Amino acid sequence: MVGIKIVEVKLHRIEVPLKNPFSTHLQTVEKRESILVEMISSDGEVGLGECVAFSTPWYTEETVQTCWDALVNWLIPLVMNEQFQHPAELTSLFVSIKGNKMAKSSLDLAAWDLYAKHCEKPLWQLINGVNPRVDAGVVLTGLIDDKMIKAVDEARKTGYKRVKLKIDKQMRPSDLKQLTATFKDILFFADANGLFTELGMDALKAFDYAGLALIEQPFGEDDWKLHSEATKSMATPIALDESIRSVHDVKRMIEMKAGSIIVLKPGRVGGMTASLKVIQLAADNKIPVWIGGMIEFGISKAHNLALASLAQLSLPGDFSHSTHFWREEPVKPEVVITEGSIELTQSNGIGVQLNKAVLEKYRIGYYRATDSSI
Ligand code: OSB
Ligand code: MG
Repeated sequence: MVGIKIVEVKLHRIEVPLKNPFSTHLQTVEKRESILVEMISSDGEVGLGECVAFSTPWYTEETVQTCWDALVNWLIPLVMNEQFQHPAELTSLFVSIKGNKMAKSSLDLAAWDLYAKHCEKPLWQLINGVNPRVDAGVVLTGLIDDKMIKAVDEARKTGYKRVKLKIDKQMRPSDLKQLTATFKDILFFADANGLFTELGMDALKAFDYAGLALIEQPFGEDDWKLHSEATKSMATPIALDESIRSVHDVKRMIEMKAGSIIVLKPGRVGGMTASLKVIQLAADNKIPVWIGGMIEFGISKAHNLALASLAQLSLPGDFSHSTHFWREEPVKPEVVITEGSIELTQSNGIGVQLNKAVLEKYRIGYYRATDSSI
Protein backbone atom coordinates (compact mmCIF):
# COMPACT_ATOMS: atom_id res chain seq x y z
CA MET A 1 0.00 0.00 0.00
CA VAL A 2 1.13 3.53 -0.75
CA GLY A 3 1.63 5.49 2.46
CA ILE A 4 -1.04 7.75 3.93
CA LYS A 5 0.18 11.36 4.04
CA ILE A 6 -1.14 13.62 6.81
CA VAL A 7 -1.70 17.11 5.37
CA GLU A 8 -4.09 18.72 7.85
CA VAL A 9 -5.17 18.32 11.48
CA LYS A 10 -8.13 20.11 13.06
CA LEU A 11 -8.92 20.28 16.77
CA HIS A 12 -12.41 21.05 18.03
CA ARG A 13 -12.63 21.85 21.74
CA ILE A 14 -16.14 21.29 23.03
CA GLU A 15 -17.95 21.52 26.34
CA VAL A 16 -21.23 19.70 26.86
CA PRO A 17 -23.35 19.79 30.05
CA LEU A 18 -24.18 16.41 31.62
CA LYS A 19 -27.84 15.53 32.16
CA ASN A 20 -27.03 14.44 35.71
CA PRO A 21 -23.87 15.06 37.75
CA PHE A 22 -21.42 12.12 37.67
CA SER A 23 -20.24 11.85 41.25
CA THR A 24 -17.41 9.82 42.74
CA HIS A 25 -15.61 10.30 46.05
CA LEU A 26 -12.91 12.09 44.04
CA GLN A 27 -14.94 14.57 42.01
CA THR A 28 -18.35 15.53 40.67
CA VAL A 29 -18.38 16.06 36.90
CA GLU A 30 -21.13 18.34 35.61
CA LYS A 31 -19.77 19.35 32.21
CA ARG A 32 -17.66 17.31 29.81
CA GLU A 33 -14.97 19.23 28.01
CA SER A 34 -13.07 17.41 25.29
CA ILE A 35 -11.00 17.72 22.12
CA LEU A 36 -12.22 16.06 18.94
CA VAL A 37 -9.55 15.50 16.28
CA GLU A 38 -9.88 15.44 12.50
CA MET A 39 -6.80 14.08 10.70
CA ILE A 40 -6.90 14.65 6.94
CA SER A 41 -4.86 12.75 4.38
CA SER A 42 -3.56 14.01 1.03
CA ASP A 43 -6.44 12.27 -0.77
CA GLY A 44 -9.02 14.09 1.35
CA GLU A 45 -9.99 11.21 3.68
CA VAL A 46 -10.76 12.16 7.30
CA GLY A 47 -9.81 10.13 10.39
CA LEU A 48 -11.41 10.96 13.73
CA GLY A 49 -9.87 10.88 17.20
CA GLU A 50 -10.89 12.07 20.65
CA CYS A 51 -8.98 13.16 23.71
CA VAL A 52 -10.37 11.73 26.98
CA ALA A 53 -8.51 13.88 29.53
CA PHE A 54 -10.72 15.89 31.89
CA SER A 55 -10.78 19.67 32.49
CA THR A 56 -8.84 19.34 35.75
CA PRO A 57 -6.28 16.70 36.89
CA TRP A 58 -8.62 14.91 39.35
CA TYR A 59 -8.35 11.53 37.60
CA THR A 60 -5.15 11.71 35.55
CA GLU A 61 -2.27 14.17 35.39
CA GLU A 62 -3.20 15.20 31.88
CA THR A 63 -5.98 17.74 31.35
CA VAL A 64 -7.76 19.12 28.30
CA GLN A 65 -5.42 22.12 28.39
CA THR A 66 -2.19 20.08 28.73
CA CYS A 67 -3.37 17.90 25.83
CA TRP A 68 -4.22 20.95 23.74
CA ASP A 69 -0.75 22.40 24.38
CA ALA A 70 1.00 19.08 23.69
CA LEU A 71 -0.96 18.61 20.47
CA VAL A 72 -0.44 22.12 19.12
CA ASN A 73 3.19 22.62 20.17
CA TRP A 74 4.75 19.19 19.83
CA LEU A 75 2.64 16.31 18.56
CA ILE A 76 0.87 17.77 15.52
CA PRO A 77 4.18 19.23 14.18
CA LEU A 78 5.68 15.71 14.46
CA VAL A 79 2.99 14.08 12.29
CA MET A 80 2.35 16.91 9.84
CA ASN A 81 3.45 16.03 6.30
CA GLU A 82 4.47 12.56 7.48
CA GLN A 83 3.50 9.52 5.52
CA PHE A 84 2.64 6.28 7.30
CA GLN A 85 2.08 2.71 6.07
CA HIS A 86 0.56 1.61 9.37
CA PRO A 87 -0.77 3.64 12.35
CA ALA A 88 1.69 1.91 14.74
CA GLU A 89 4.35 4.14 13.11
CA LEU A 90 2.96 7.13 15.02
CA THR A 91 4.37 5.61 18.21
CA SER A 92 7.89 5.98 16.72
CA LEU A 93 7.15 9.53 15.57
CA PHE A 94 6.32 10.39 19.20
CA VAL A 95 9.43 8.88 20.87
CA SER A 96 10.97 12.28 21.59
CA ILE A 97 7.94 13.25 23.69
CA LYS A 98 7.61 11.76 27.18
CA GLY A 99 4.22 10.89 28.66
CA ASN A 100 1.26 12.93 27.37
CA LYS A 101 -0.43 9.66 26.46
CA MET A 102 -3.97 10.99 26.22
CA ALA A 103 -2.82 13.69 23.82
CA LYS A 104 -0.89 11.08 21.79
CA SER A 105 -3.86 8.74 21.88
CA SER A 106 -6.17 11.29 20.22
CA LEU A 107 -3.87 11.36 17.15
CA ASP A 108 -3.26 7.60 17.27
CA LEU A 109 -7.03 6.95 17.21
CA ALA A 110 -7.49 9.33 14.26
CA ALA A 111 -4.68 7.56 12.38
CA TRP A 112 -6.34 4.15 12.97
CA ASP A 113 -9.67 5.46 11.64
CA LEU A 114 -7.89 6.92 8.61
CA TYR A 115 -6.00 3.67 8.04
CA ALA A 116 -9.15 1.53 8.22
CA LYS A 117 -10.84 3.85 5.71
CA HIS A 118 -7.87 3.48 3.36
CA CYS A 119 -8.11 -0.30 3.75
CA GLU A 120 -11.87 0.01 3.09
CA LYS A 121 -12.78 -1.96 6.19
CA PRO A 122 -14.61 -1.31 9.44
CA LEU A 123 -11.93 -0.80 12.12
CA TRP A 124 -13.27 -3.68 14.25
CA GLN A 125 -12.82 -6.08 11.34
CA LEU A 126 -9.39 -4.69 10.49
CA ILE A 127 -8.11 -5.46 14.00
CA ASN A 128 -9.69 -8.94 13.75
CA GLY A 129 -12.69 -8.30 15.95
CA VAL A 130 -15.11 -11.20 15.90
CA ASN A 131 -18.24 -10.09 17.72
CA PRO A 132 -20.57 -7.99 15.54
CA ARG A 133 -22.48 -7.01 18.71
CA VAL A 134 -20.92 -5.79 21.96
CA ASP A 135 -22.62 -6.14 25.36
CA ALA A 136 -23.65 -2.88 26.97
CA GLY A 137 -22.85 -1.87 30.55
CA VAL A 138 -23.86 1.23 32.46
CA VAL A 139 -22.29 3.17 35.33
CA LEU A 140 -24.63 4.56 38.00
CA THR A 141 -23.36 6.96 40.64
CA GLY A 142 -24.86 7.94 43.98
CA LEU A 143 -25.87 6.28 47.22
CA ILE A 144 -27.90 3.09 47.47
CA ASP A 145 -31.35 4.52 48.11
CA ASP A 146 -34.77 4.31 46.48
CA LYS A 147 -33.52 6.46 43.61
CA MET A 148 -30.68 4.02 42.95
CA ILE A 149 -32.99 0.98 43.12
CA LYS A 150 -35.20 2.69 40.54
CA ALA A 151 -32.18 3.51 38.36
CA VAL A 152 -30.99 -0.12 38.44
CA ASP A 153 -34.48 -1.28 37.53
CA GLU A 154 -34.55 1.22 34.62
CA ALA A 155 -31.14 -0.06 33.50
CA ARG A 156 -32.45 -3.64 33.60
CA LYS A 157 -35.46 -2.62 31.50
CA THR A 158 -33.18 -0.90 28.97
CA GLY A 159 -31.45 -4.25 28.59
CA TYR A 160 -28.21 -3.62 30.47
CA LYS A 161 -26.90 -6.90 31.82
CA ARG A 162 -24.13 -5.22 33.76
CA VAL A 163 -24.31 -2.30 36.20
CA LYS A 164 -21.25 -0.61 37.70
CA LEU A 165 -21.62 1.36 40.92
CA LYS A 166 -19.16 3.70 42.58
CA ILE A 167 -18.17 2.85 46.16
CA ASP A 168 -18.54 5.89 48.37
CA LYS A 169 -17.56 6.42 52.01
CA GLN A 170 -21.21 6.21 53.01
CA MET A 171 -21.90 2.97 51.12
CA ARG A 172 -22.60 0.03 53.42
CA PRO A 173 -21.66 -3.49 52.23
CA SER A 174 -25.01 -4.75 53.58
CA ASP A 175 -26.96 -2.28 51.38
CA LEU A 176 -24.94 -3.38 48.37
CA LYS A 177 -25.58 -7.03 49.23
CA GLN A 178 -29.30 -6.37 49.37
CA LEU A 179 -29.21 -4.61 46.01
CA THR A 180 -27.30 -7.40 44.26
CA ALA A 181 -29.67 -9.97 45.79
CA THR A 182 -32.70 -8.02 44.48
CA PHE A 183 -31.40 -7.98 40.90
CA LYS A 184 -30.01 -11.48 40.52
CA ASP A 185 -29.90 -11.36 36.71
CA ILE A 186 -27.61 -8.30 36.71
CA LEU A 187 -23.82 -8.52 36.89
CA PHE A 188 -22.66 -5.93 39.44
CA PHE A 189 -19.22 -4.29 39.33
CA ALA A 190 -18.18 -1.82 42.04
CA ASP A 191 -15.53 0.82 41.42
CA ALA A 192 -13.67 2.20 44.44
CA ASN A 193 -11.39 4.62 42.56
CA GLY A 194 -8.74 4.08 45.24
CA LEU A 195 -11.00 4.83 48.22
CA PHE A 196 -9.63 1.97 50.38
CA THR A 197 -6.18 3.55 50.61
CA GLU A 198 -7.98 5.78 53.11
CA LEU A 199 -10.50 3.28 54.51
CA GLY A 200 -8.13 0.30 54.83
CA MET A 201 -7.99 -3.39 53.98
CA ASP A 202 -10.57 -4.51 56.53
CA ALA A 203 -13.13 -2.07 55.16
CA LEU A 204 -12.47 -3.53 51.69
CA LYS A 205 -12.83 -7.11 52.89
CA ALA A 206 -16.29 -6.27 54.23
CA PHE A 207 -17.35 -5.93 50.56
CA ASP A 208 -16.27 -9.50 49.79
CA TYR A 209 -19.76 -10.79 50.60
CA ALA A 210 -21.70 -8.11 48.71
CA GLY A 211 -22.43 -10.27 45.65
CA LEU A 212 -20.10 -8.36 43.33
CA ALA A 213 -18.64 -9.80 40.11
CA LEU A 214 -15.52 -7.69 40.74
CA ILE A 215 -14.16 -4.73 42.68
CA GLU A 216 -12.38 -2.13 40.57
CA GLN A 217 -9.26 -0.28 41.80
CA PRO A 218 -9.68 -0.56 45.59
CA PHE A 219 -6.36 1.20 46.29
CA GLY A 220 -4.28 3.95 44.71
CA GLU A 221 -2.60 3.51 41.34
CA ASP A 222 0.81 2.71 42.85
CA ASP A 223 -0.44 0.54 45.71
CA TRP A 224 0.75 -2.68 44.06
CA LYS A 225 1.40 -4.55 47.33
CA LEU A 226 -2.02 -3.75 48.75
CA HIS A 227 -3.67 -4.90 45.52
CA SER A 228 -1.62 -8.07 45.68
CA GLU A 229 -2.73 -8.72 49.26
CA ALA A 230 -6.38 -8.12 48.36
CA THR A 231 -6.16 -10.36 45.27
CA LYS A 232 -4.71 -13.23 47.33
CA SER A 233 -7.05 -12.93 50.28
CA MET A 234 -10.41 -12.11 48.73
CA ALA A 235 -12.92 -14.21 46.82
CA THR A 236 -14.19 -11.24 44.78
CA PRO A 237 -11.87 -10.64 41.79
CA ILE A 238 -9.86 -7.41 41.91
CA ALA A 239 -9.74 -5.42 38.65
CA LEU A 240 -7.11 -2.73 38.06
CA ASP A 241 -8.09 0.46 36.24
CA GLU A 242 -6.01 3.54 37.23
CA SER A 243 -2.91 1.31 37.80
CA ILE A 244 -2.83 0.17 34.15
CA ARG A 245 -1.01 2.99 32.33
CA SER A 246 1.20 0.87 30.08
CA VAL A 247 2.22 -2.64 29.01
CA HIS A 248 4.81 -2.44 31.83
CA ASP A 249 2.04 -2.04 34.37
CA VAL A 250 0.34 -5.15 33.00
CA LYS A 251 3.61 -7.06 33.42
CA ARG A 252 3.94 -5.79 36.98
CA MET A 253 0.33 -6.75 37.77
CA ILE A 254 0.97 -10.29 36.50
CA GLU A 255 4.31 -10.66 38.32
CA MET A 256 2.93 -9.38 41.61
CA LYS A 257 -0.49 -11.05 41.22
CA ALA A 258 -1.82 -7.59 42.02
CA GLY A 259 -5.19 -8.13 40.35
CA SER A 260 -6.95 -10.71 38.21
CA ILE A 261 -8.77 -8.49 35.68
CA ILE A 262 -7.69 -5.48 33.60
CA VAL A 263 -9.81 -2.39 32.91
CA LEU A 264 -8.31 -1.02 29.73
CA LYS A 265 -8.70 2.68 28.97
CA PRO A 266 -7.15 3.21 25.54
CA GLY A 267 -6.49 6.93 26.19
CA ARG A 268 -4.47 6.18 29.32
CA VAL A 269 -2.12 3.70 27.61
CA GLY A 270 -1.63 5.90 24.52
CA GLY A 271 -4.21 4.69 21.99
CA MET A 272 -5.13 1.70 19.82
CA THR A 273 -1.59 0.49 19.12
CA ALA A 274 -0.76 0.30 22.83
CA SER A 275 -4.20 -1.16 23.67
CA LEU A 276 -3.69 -4.03 21.24
CA LYS A 277 -0.38 -4.82 22.97
CA VAL A 278 -2.04 -4.79 26.40
CA ILE A 279 -4.78 -7.11 25.13
CA GLN A 280 -2.25 -9.53 23.63
CA LEU A 281 -0.16 -9.67 26.80
CA ALA A 282 -3.27 -10.17 28.93
CA ALA A 283 -4.53 -12.95 26.62
CA ASP A 284 -1.13 -14.70 26.74
CA ASN A 285 -1.48 -14.73 30.53
CA LYS A 286 -5.19 -15.62 30.54
CA ILE A 287 -6.14 -12.34 32.23
CA PRO A 288 -9.63 -11.07 31.33
CA VAL A 289 -9.83 -7.50 29.97
CA TRP A 290 -12.77 -5.14 29.62
CA ILE A 291 -12.91 -1.62 28.24
CA GLY A 292 -13.44 1.18 30.73
CA GLY A 293 -15.27 4.39 29.93
CA MET A 294 -14.19 8.00 30.45
CA ILE A 295 -17.59 9.72 30.06
CA GLU A 296 -16.57 10.03 26.45
CA PHE A 297 -18.21 11.06 23.20
CA GLY A 298 -19.01 8.87 20.22
CA ILE A 299 -15.57 8.90 18.61
CA SER A 300 -13.70 7.37 21.53
CA LYS A 301 -16.70 5.09 22.13
CA ALA A 302 -16.50 3.81 18.55
CA HIS A 303 -12.79 2.95 18.93
CA ASN A 304 -13.56 1.29 22.27
CA LEU A 305 -16.34 -0.77 20.66
CA ALA A 306 -13.92 -1.96 17.98
CA LEU A 307 -11.56 -3.21 20.72
CA ALA A 308 -14.46 -4.78 22.62
CA SER A 309 -15.33 -6.90 19.59
CA LEU A 310 -12.04 -8.83 19.92
CA ALA A 311 -12.40 -12.48 20.97
CA GLN A 312 -10.08 -11.87 23.94
CA LEU A 313 -12.58 -9.48 25.55
CA SER A 314 -15.15 -11.37 27.56
CA LEU A 315 -16.56 -9.03 30.23
CA PRO A 316 -19.01 -6.22 29.42
CA GLY A 317 -17.36 -2.78 29.41
CA ASP A 318 -18.61 0.76 30.14
CA PHE A 319 -20.84 1.06 27.09
CA SER A 320 -23.98 3.08 27.66
CA HIS A 321 -26.11 4.70 24.97
CA SER A 322 -25.14 8.11 23.57
CA THR A 323 -27.85 9.98 25.44
CA HIS A 324 -27.01 8.47 28.85
CA PHE A 325 -24.73 11.38 29.81
CA TRP A 326 -25.96 14.21 27.54
CA ARG A 327 -28.87 15.12 25.32
CA GLU A 328 -26.95 15.43 22.07
CA GLU A 329 -23.93 13.63 20.69
CA PRO A 330 -21.43 15.54 18.50
CA VAL A 331 -21.23 12.54 16.15
CA LYS A 332 -23.66 10.46 14.17
CA PRO A 333 -24.89 7.79 14.24
CA GLU A 334 -25.40 7.62 18.00
CA VAL A 335 -24.67 4.54 20.09
CA VAL A 336 -27.95 2.67 20.57
CA ILE A 337 -28.63 -0.36 22.71
CA THR A 338 -31.00 -3.04 21.59
CA GLU A 339 -31.65 -6.06 23.75
CA GLY A 340 -28.62 -5.28 25.89
CA SER A 341 -26.06 -4.94 23.13
CA ILE A 342 -24.68 -2.54 20.54
CA GLU A 343 -24.42 -3.41 16.87
CA LEU A 344 -21.05 -2.61 15.34
CA THR A 345 -20.78 -0.60 12.15
CA GLN A 346 -20.57 -1.99 8.63
CA SER A 347 -19.03 1.30 7.42
CA ASN A 348 -15.33 1.74 6.87
CA GLY A 349 -13.23 3.04 9.77
CA ILE A 350 -14.97 3.69 13.09
CA GLY A 351 -18.24 4.33 11.26
CA VAL A 352 -19.11 7.69 12.82
CA GLN A 353 -18.99 11.23 11.44
CA LEU A 354 -19.01 14.62 13.11
CA ASN A 355 -22.49 16.03 13.63
CA LYS A 356 -21.58 19.57 12.54
CA ALA A 357 -24.70 21.26 13.98
CA VAL A 358 -24.20 19.75 17.44
CA LEU A 359 -20.43 20.32 17.28
CA GLU A 360 -20.81 24.02 16.52
CA LYS A 361 -23.35 24.46 19.30
CA TYR A 362 -20.89 23.26 21.96
CA ARG A 363 -17.56 24.36 20.45
CA ILE A 364 -15.41 26.57 22.68
CA GLY A 365 -12.10 26.36 20.78
CA TYR A 366 -10.69 25.54 17.37
CA TYR A 367 -7.23 24.96 15.88
CA ARG A 368 -6.21 24.03 12.37
CA ALA A 369 -2.77 23.00 11.19
CA THR A 370 -2.00 22.61 7.49
CA ASP A 371 1.19 21.52 5.76
CA SER A 372 2.12 25.15 5.09
CA SER A 373 1.32 26.43 8.61
CA ILE A 374 3.82 24.18 10.40
O1 OSB B 1 -12.96 5.00 37.17
O2 OSB B 1 -13.92 4.02 35.59
C1 OSB B 1 -13.65 5.06 36.17
C2 OSB B 1 -15.52 7.88 34.45
C3 OSB B 1 -14.63 8.91 34.64
C4 OSB B 1 -13.47 8.70 35.33
C5 OSB B 1 -13.20 7.45 35.86
C6 OSB B 1 -14.06 6.40 35.68
C7 OSB B 1 -15.27 6.63 34.99
C8 OSB B 1 -16.26 5.58 34.83
C9 OSB B 1 -16.82 5.24 33.47
O3 OSB B 1 -16.64 4.94 35.77
C10 OSB B 1 -18.09 5.91 33.09
C11 OSB B 1 -18.45 5.68 31.64
O4 OSB B 1 -17.89 6.36 30.75
O5 OSB B 1 -19.35 4.87 31.34
MG1 MG C 1 -12.61 2.84 37.29
